[in-house]
Amino acid sequence: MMNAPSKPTLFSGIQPSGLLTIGGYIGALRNWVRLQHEYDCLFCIVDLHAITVRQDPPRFTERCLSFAAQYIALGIDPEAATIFLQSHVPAHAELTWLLNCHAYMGELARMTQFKDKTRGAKEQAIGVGLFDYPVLMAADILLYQTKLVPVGADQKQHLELTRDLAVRMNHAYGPLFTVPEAFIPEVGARVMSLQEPTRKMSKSDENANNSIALIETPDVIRRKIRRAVTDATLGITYAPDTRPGVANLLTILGALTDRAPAALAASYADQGNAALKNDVADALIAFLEPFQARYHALMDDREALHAILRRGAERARHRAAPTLRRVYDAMGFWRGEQREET
Ligand code: ATP
Ligand code: LTN
Repeated sequence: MMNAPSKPTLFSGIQPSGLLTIGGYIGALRNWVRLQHEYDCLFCIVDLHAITVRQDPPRFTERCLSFAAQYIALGIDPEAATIFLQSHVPAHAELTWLLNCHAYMGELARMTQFKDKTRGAKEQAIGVGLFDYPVLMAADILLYQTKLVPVGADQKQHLELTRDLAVRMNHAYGPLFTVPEAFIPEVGARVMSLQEPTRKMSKSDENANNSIALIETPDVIRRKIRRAVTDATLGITYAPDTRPGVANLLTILGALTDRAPAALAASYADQGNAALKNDVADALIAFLEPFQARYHALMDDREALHAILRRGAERARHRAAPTLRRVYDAMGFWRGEQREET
């Protein structure tokens, strides 16, 4: 079954930097859980991406394990899906090099995430890894003949670059890669910062009041939501352009209770921000408390967690090998001794 999956392949990943937030859950992880049985899924902790900014080594190690435990505690079934660390599959780095030699400076320099993350920095101080980040992401996806990539709206441009690279390589060398599609949710594709609701909620934001971490305590959740920036207009309406703070709270509540934000707004017709905030905090706590109990239990059983990641890495290495070999062959790399084996 592993060699010839009957379901189309789904791949997604999150870099282990900062704390996983409710934004990442609503924009991406929630859909991983929803789609995991319809697709043949690989869920990666993209640790090689995380070192595009400096990491503290011991905390980085711990965070990689913590992210794996959070994937599982959110409902990813390690029996059905392959959960693994990117660095355990060297083919990701190898394919990145092969793709690098077909990617252009111009297309990478246009990436808005690169521009955002380097705004104001001197060129001498901008890491090459940050620039090359989208090529590593393309390698992640293309290695597995991925059909679907569930991500938040901020990753759309990286997906387009991945598709361009796949088409370019297929054109140059014959069919090598499946051309993947992004899966971006209709509601919650861009959960906004609580204090600056015109910016995306981000897990490595320096201001902790901007986001709700999945491992946040109930008291902190209440405090952060109570302090979330809204506006002075009376009543509740869903108007992302003019009332981004209120719209964001409606989006979060809508995602957690499976209701459309505009319909939710109507149900608050006679009420104000305080009532809405109270319900958002209640919904977050109701969702996160049982999640956190599962998470802590998983973190307390390290052997089991390690075994899941070892097995995931083995499966992923096995799955990645044929595509990498095919690319080397198509480009004319001499295989040496191995040629006679196949
Ligand atoms: P960082 O701040 O470390 O760059 P991030 O918070 O932007 O990270 P990522 O690791 O880049 O998070 O994203 C993980 C996944 O979650 C991606 O698919 C991304 O699109 C999605 N995601 C992240 N933040 C949000 C958000 N605020 N709203 C919706 N989706 C999000
Ligand atoms: N760049 C993504 C993380 C990421 C990813 C991937 C997502 C790395 N490789 C492959 C989907 C598929 C981000 O969220 N910042």
